[in-house]
Amino acid sequence: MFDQQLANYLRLQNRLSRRQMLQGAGFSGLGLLLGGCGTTLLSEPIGKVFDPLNGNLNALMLSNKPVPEFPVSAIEPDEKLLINTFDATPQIDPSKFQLTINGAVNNPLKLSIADLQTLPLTSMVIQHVCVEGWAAIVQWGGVRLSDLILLAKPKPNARYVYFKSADGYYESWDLASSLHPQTLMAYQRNGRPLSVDNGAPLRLASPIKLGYKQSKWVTQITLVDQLMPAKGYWEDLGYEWFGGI
Ligand SMILES: Nc1nc2c(c(=O)[nH]1)N[C@H]1C(S)=C(S)[C@@H](COP(=O)(O)O)O[C@H]1N2
Ligand SMILES: [Mo]
Repeated sequence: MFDQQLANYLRLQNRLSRRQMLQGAGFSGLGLLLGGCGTTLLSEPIGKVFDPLNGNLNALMLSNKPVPEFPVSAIEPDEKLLINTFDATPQIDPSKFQLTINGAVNNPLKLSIADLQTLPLTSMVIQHVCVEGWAAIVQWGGVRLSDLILLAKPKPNARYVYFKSADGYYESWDLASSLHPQTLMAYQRNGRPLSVDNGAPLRLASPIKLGYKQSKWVTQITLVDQLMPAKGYWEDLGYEWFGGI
């Protein structure tokens, strides 16, 4: 279940890593925080969140370079982000919605929208690129996927992340891209709550992947040690799996 103490800790951790980023120390993982910091305030929640983290996960996070963002003035009108859905828009009751995080984790989670909104909100202005030949500069607001993954305490064998959507869409990502600081589970677009057609209540948004990797209406995030034969809705029809920009 969701743990308020962990939410508070993540808020603190995000503040610290932002400060370190400003100081030019790059995106901070556990190492910087643990080094020389043994206060009772921090040590307990750090232990709770990060015990299962091995060097591999920490290295993946440190290898992630933030992508330059656009200024707010560059945000394009809502209509520039075309609705692109392979089938129908699913019906989701936001009051009953729960995001499940499971698989190769020590702390499986079920989070309501209210739970998600207690976690730190990150905003970014990036370009969404669809392989069908359109793009749009969009502001997204949401929770870092890395925060959710760390809350779930990944097991050392976790390598990939599957995303299940309410319309039957499915996707898989490598763990490093999932831990990128600008990979968000977004619930806001262009300063307002996400519209249902654009993936409300919760969708992936990231400047490092093509549009088809960015699942809308995500209901389940599953960590796995290897890819399954089904890799993604469009990938299984021939699109490239990594889908990097
Ligand atoms: N669940 C789900 N997510 C999806 C899709 C989809 O059909 N179903 N289409 C993808 C594609 S191809 C693109 S370009 C983007 C489009 O997002 P938008 O409809 O919010 O513009 O969503 C992606 N995520
Ligand atoms: Mo797309």
